Amino acid sequence: MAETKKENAKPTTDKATSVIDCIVQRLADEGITDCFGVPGDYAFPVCDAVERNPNVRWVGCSNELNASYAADGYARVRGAAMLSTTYAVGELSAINGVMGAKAERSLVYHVVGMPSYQNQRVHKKVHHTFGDGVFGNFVNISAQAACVHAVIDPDNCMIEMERVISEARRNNQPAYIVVPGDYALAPVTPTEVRPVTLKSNEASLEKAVAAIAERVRVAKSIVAFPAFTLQRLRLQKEALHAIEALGCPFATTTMEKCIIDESHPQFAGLYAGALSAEKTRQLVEDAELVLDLGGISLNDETTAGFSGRLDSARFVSVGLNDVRIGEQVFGNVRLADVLAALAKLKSPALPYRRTPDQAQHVNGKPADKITMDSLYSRYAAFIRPGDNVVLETGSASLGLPPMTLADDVRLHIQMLWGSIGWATGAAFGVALADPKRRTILITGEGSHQLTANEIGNMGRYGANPIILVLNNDGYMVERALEPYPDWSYNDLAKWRYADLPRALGCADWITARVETIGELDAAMKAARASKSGAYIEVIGGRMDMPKALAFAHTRIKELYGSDAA
Ligand SMILES: Cc1ncc(C[n+]2csc(CCOP(=O)(O)OP(=O)(O)O)c2C)c(N)n1
Ligand SMILES: [Mg+2]
Repeated sequence: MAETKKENAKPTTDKATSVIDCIVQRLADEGITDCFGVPGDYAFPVCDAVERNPNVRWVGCSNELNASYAADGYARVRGAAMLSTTYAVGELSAINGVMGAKAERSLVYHVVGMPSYQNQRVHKKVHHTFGDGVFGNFVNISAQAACVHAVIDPDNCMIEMERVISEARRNNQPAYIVVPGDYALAPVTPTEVRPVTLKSNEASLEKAVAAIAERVRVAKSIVAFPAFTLQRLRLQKEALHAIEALGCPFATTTMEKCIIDESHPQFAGLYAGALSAEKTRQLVEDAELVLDLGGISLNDETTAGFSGRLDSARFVSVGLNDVRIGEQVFGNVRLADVLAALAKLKSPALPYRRTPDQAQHVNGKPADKITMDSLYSRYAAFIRPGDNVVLETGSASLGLPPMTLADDVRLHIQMLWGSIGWATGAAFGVALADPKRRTILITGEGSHQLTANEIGNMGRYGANPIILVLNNDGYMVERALEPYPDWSYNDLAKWRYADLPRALGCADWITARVETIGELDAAMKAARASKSGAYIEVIGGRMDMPKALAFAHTRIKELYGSDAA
């Protein structure tokens, strides 16, 4: 639990009498202690209820998109988050972030205050509408970003909250809860409901496990893929026990980097199609049985433009709520239960033991300009056990992952949805969710420009991240992904990045703008020692790209489906 001013308060759902107090407290009962958002008149009942609630703290963000990213980051660490926005103008601004949470299975409860039932009933022309007296236009849109939604009234409130929460937890995806202002303040109709416990169907579970056990028994070689969902559901340990029982090698894609310590003797390396180390590629692509634990995402990004050779017929896929083996599907079984059963299996094969990698070198001399080669090896050496690393889409998401990182590092990346600016917002949420660990944000400057104003709130709420911004004079990843790198649309306004923290109210932060390796090393040392936040602007070459990006440049057709990207 993070320390908030309300940390020691007790759950009070039973005592909550108004609809909105009941909603907020029910979410607090899920372990949520912070609500990210931007207020607005239709959302006042929600904001007031958060302020009143002894268990939940209001965390104001600079805009709703940032708030949605922060909530996503928080949910990845805590298991669930709360986001509050106002009708139409607020919720629509948050939609990209909530959609991203849906794509990446992060559980964000998006609570929106809407015009009163009274005004809806008589079709009043009110602000934040088209002036047409229609109030359902945006509910439908926001609902698309969630796996479940409810329009709350006093009578349905308690039942709908249990339905919404259980469905959101079943899918680990956002839920959208919208409540008209007058209903929010009305007394809730007391209803006998109990929280739903998600359980497996015993018979289905037994059959699924027997089918997996049989495949394990006959397979000459097995590789496991622990999926990113394990981190979202905090089932890493359970997956590790299953993998250790099976004794098989496991590989990760970038979406799962560090989900299990990379020093583990069964770790076979990072799988990224043709970009994988040869040994990793063989272990994965030649395995007779590929055990997908949680539903990995083999998309264009994780497979380096579909450059791998993976045969889906060899897959056994354990999803959040089902197991799939070829055409056979075993429904209504929970991932946690399957993992627990797998941990009791024994593989006939000898446990896999990898040959340890050679130590990584940190390249470059103090007076040298910073290159991508020297930068990422330095970042890898800088990242310590206990760090939360938030990695942005861009050249950085290709540069850092090939590096081996220390044990007990948690890496957060939005690889499938890939909305730039996410990492800066998410880092705020991660930092508040997990104040005992140091949060390190690694971003390009182009991405950072989308959401950099959130730094002000990091300072305001006492977060102390270390922010590493690569300034390479534009959208380098885009320059690399097209034949002509110099189109003006990949250029950026030339911000003075290192001045941002001060301008945004973080007067006590350490800041630096570094051009040489010596300057970078000194700045990173000071950042690590600092109790407050730190912000380092790293000057890189305009076309100096990590190796994986240079490779991507050769696969434009596979990535985009045509020669002209
Ligand atoms: C919201 C959003 N808009 C646009 C894009 C397209 N896009 C992907 S990466 C990128 C550029 C990233 O540049 P920067 O952050 O400077 O990183 P660099 O590659 O230069 O290190 C852009 C514009 C996107 N992914 N998401
Ligand atoms: Mg850039």
